[in-house]
Amino acid sequence: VSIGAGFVVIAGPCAVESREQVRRTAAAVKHAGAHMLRGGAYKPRSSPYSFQGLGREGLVYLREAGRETGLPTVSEVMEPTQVAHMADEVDMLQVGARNMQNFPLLSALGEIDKPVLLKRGMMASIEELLLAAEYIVSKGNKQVVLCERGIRTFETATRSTLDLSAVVVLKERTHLPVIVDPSHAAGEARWIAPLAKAALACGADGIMVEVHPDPQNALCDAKQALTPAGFEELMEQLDRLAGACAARETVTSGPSDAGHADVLWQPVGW
Ligand SMILES: [Mn+2]
Repeated sequence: VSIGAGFVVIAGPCAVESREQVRRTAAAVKHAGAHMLRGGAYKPRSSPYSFQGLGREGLVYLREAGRETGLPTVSEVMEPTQVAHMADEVDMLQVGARNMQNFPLLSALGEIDKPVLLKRGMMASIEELLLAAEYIVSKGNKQVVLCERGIRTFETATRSTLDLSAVVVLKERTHLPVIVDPSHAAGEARWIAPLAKAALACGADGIMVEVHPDPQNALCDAKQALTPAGFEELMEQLDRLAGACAARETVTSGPSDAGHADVLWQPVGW
């Protein structure tokens, strides 16, 4: 899977809960056309009393499900001591929003030969996100993917405010691929599809979404998990939109014929 060439869809449960749960999810998202499998084994939860993830056991289940379906995997790394064994278990290591400025972690990730998915901190500016990426890149690991996942604003209707303008700005300021996580931004399953489509339309290189075979009983982020059927519907919608975007690009940037006229806007006197 090459991120930055085409629209990549990463899907899977918020947390790996059992071997069966991640296997079922992997099969479902693969069937619907996902390109990569996500699943958390180390979970940075706001409350110490919430499910903290299965740890190494979860990484094993994730790897098995990935190998079984042929989907490369991504999982969150929380601290420098986990980097070495996670680099053996998963295909891409994720830095979560809460760890975007964990500089020892970023430096450690700069020394491995595995792609890193760097999520924007919920209180981080675009400049700070780019500097965090620089910690990884400057140590020698050039494989960094940036992820906009919503920022904290005065608005409380959504879990976070998805900053799609960050995609546009980042695409201009860096060569690094930029993906969008509408699940954590929206916090509600029914709002994910429109935001995912907006991400595709504004030029993002992909999305990462949470899918659970039984969202109501998910141990983590239950409200925002898509069902396998909901994910399949999203993939169909994205396909149709990708066709429309491509058609529009052909119209606006196609080669001009001899004799065509440029339509110029002319100011009209008031
Ligand atoms: Mn989650």
